[in-house]
Amino acid sequence: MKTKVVIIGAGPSGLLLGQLLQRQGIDNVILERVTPDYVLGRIRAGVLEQGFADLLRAAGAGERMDQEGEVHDGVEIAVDGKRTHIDFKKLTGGKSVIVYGQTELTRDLMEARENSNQISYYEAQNVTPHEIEGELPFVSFEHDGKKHKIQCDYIAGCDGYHGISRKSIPREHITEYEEIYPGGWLGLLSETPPVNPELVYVRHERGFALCSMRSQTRSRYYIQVGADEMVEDWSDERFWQELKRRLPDDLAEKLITGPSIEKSIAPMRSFVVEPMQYGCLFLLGDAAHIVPPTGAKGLNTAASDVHALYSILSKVYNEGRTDLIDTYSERCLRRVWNGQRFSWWMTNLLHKFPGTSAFEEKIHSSELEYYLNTEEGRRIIAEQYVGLPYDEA
Ligand code: RFL
Ligand code: PHB
Repeated sequence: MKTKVVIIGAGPSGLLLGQLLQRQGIDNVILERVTPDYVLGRIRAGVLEQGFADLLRAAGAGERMDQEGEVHDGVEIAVDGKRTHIDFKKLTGGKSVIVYGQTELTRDLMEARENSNQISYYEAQNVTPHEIEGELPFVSFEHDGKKHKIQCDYIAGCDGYHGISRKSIPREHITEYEEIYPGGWLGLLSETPPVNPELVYVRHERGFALCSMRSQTRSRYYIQVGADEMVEDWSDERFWQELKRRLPDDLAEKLITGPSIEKSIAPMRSFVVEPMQYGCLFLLGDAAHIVPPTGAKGLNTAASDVHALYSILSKVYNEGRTDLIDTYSERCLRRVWNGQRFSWWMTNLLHKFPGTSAFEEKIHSSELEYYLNTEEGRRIIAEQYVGLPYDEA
């Protein structure tokens, strides 16, 4: 078999890239290790920047997001019980974000893919890129007990942090930057109305908490837990009690609890690989970088990688601009590091980590006070949260 681009991984990055390329007449094949239901079972991101929403529309998969997604004009940050409103609209000249679950947008992209004439293999085993430095790259894999080989021009590694793509690049050609935080986020999804119309990020003596949502009837809450905590040790009852203790009093009183639909612990890590390209292999999304979820930047940074590769490949195939190929990594990394910095900053200021000295705690409080109590400070948070514009190729 032969195609132009083999995409490894059918998470949001792979599916979005596949649809955008297909709409430019650039054929591609997607190879995914697990089943569609398994992909849809991962409850992850909820906040989309404008740039992401625009890409989803350009991919022909934005209709349901526009109908059911909720436009949010601000968020709240609560520090030791005091709530501050960050007004995106006012502070950024009219920008906002859309609250629409990763599960839903993945479902929309899967449906768009099914309605296109492009091939996808789910449950593809032993996916392996070959000859990535050579003239005739190809990808081998097994499916339904048969061995397959696809020749291609380019390979897009959209297979997340644990995927094969990054591991296929010889170690001496890449540098990895990593920071692991001593704790994780325990998330709970429930069929209950959200406690507040906007998201609330909470800094508290007992640790961080976040009140988020998927709709007016479905809430997503998170609490910071220790690095060695097990989800089995957290009954719904224990989760709700701990959340209430961390929320400002008025919110704790209003909180409506209910049985969990899903509960899981996500680790917190900052990670970047440089460069994000080797030969004909490009790394996108979580395959190239991870952020702790505090700034809601993971999926959004993945989308800006997709935008960069899609615009470069469109020009390669439509205008013969092969000179642009080697600009991919540099274009992505500027935005990637900006997202890293913001996520790291939000994480350190809003969490309570073991080993932080009393002096550092005081500095964090003072820094938060400055950012939350001045319009300049709130504007910086707002601009970063709604996202910077994409660079054009
Ligand atoms: P994914 O979603 O990990 O998809 C990778 C896909 O590749 C497949 N795969 C393979 N396929 C073939 N062969 C192999 N060898 C393979 N190895 C792996 C996997 O099965 C999978 O289907 O990566 P992608 O597409 O780059 O998407 C990245 C996002 O999922 C991630 O950045 C976000 O979820 C991060 N994130 C958030 N981002 C935001 O922008 N806003 C948010 O509000 C937000 N909240 C979050 C988050 C992540 C969280 N967790 C669980 C880490 C909240 C949480 C709790
Ligand atoms: C979510 O709704 O899952 C969510 C929202 C904001 C974040 C992280 C996760 O920063």
